[in-house]
Amino acid sequence: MSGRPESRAVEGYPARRLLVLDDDAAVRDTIALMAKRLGAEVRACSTLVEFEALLASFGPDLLLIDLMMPEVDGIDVIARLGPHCKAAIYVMTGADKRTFEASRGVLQAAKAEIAGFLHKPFSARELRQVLERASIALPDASPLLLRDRSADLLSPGEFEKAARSGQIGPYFQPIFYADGLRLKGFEALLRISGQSTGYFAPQYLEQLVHDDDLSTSVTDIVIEKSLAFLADLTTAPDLSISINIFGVHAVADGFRERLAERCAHYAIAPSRVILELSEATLFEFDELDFRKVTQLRLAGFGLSIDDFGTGNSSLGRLASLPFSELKIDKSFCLALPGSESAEAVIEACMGIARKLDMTVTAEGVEDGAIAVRLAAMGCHALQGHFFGQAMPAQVAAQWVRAGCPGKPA
Ligand code: G
Ligand code: MN
Repeated sequence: MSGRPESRAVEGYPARRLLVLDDDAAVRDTIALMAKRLGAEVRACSTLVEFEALLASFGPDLLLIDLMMPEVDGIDVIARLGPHCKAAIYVMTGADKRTFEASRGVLQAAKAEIAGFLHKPFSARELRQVLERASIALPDASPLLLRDRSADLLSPGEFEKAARSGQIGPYFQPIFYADGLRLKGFEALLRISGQSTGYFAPQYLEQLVHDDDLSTSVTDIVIEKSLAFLADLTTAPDLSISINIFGVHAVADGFRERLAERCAHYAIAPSRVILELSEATLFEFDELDFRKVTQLRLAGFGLSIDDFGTGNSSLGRLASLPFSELKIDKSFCLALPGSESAEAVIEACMGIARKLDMTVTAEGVEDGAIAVRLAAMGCHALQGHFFGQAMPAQVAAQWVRAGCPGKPA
């Protein structure tokens, strides 16, 4: 796709360039007609060959792609576009609701940024809305246009340098009890200091996973700074700190002893420290690792199973380990409005947690209605942008001392 001319030059309303891929001629014609009326330039096609040719020659800034076509698979087409596709992608489909949701999930997992979905049959009004929103959107400010996050990304070398020079450390995101009134604690989240985006790219985590030395020292820094942060909050002696730990570190020789020693140093009860292990790590654990994890719990630390619902662990494994908390992955909470399958997963999580005597924290709570819904479903604690972003230690500490101003009423 690299030969494609830069097509970002959308000069004011409504000079849009729309490319439609659909096997249904009637749909193509209708869309083309409406889009032309709205002043957009349109090309429509029904095959992958035509589509890729037009992508290069026409340079669209808006794509409307059908997911279900007899000869081309819409998901493959979108996956082939890759993360650098600068056109806003709209997906159309007539699939049933669950297939539609699954397709949406697959596209998200493939990191395809989809600007919107149109469920067929859609009304002329819905289509007009998409075209109008896209048409009036300004090229730079528009959330409909794809942001190329790789632009902010540090190279592996830069990342390593930042990590080695102590520029990588924890920020603290508040976690509230489900009543939304009382602060329960914080989760320590890795951030690169000086980067205002607050974005810690998955590529960085990958790099840490593959560099044992680097990840060990980053983990040590996070633990030390997290405990110091908690110890500093003398007016709030019950707050907890949740720390993400790679499975390999949690079960490494001496980890438990060192952590217990650091807690004693700061006079922090181990029960205030919650170690978050991602569900995926359970998959890799053997007998000895199970023993180490159990010993962490026996030493009094909280054990949380993170990103629950996304890993490969079996329920049997979950049940045989003494986790004290289950953290529902944010993807389910984000999808909660309108997604019956997300709701079903969350309810199943609640059921398992209740039986296994675990508390449940939901993450990715972005608005009040979802918070209320999750609380009604029985979640114990809530975390997400609705309650607060991750903050540097100083800022978080001041915020606690000031009585958490701005927290939801
Ligand atoms: O892997 P883990 O689930 O611990 O990661 C938590 C991540 O979720 C962090 O990177 C954090 O920035 C992000 N996060 C926290 N709250 C929200 C939220 O409300 N919405 C979204 N989309 N992400 C969030
Ligand atoms: Mn986590």
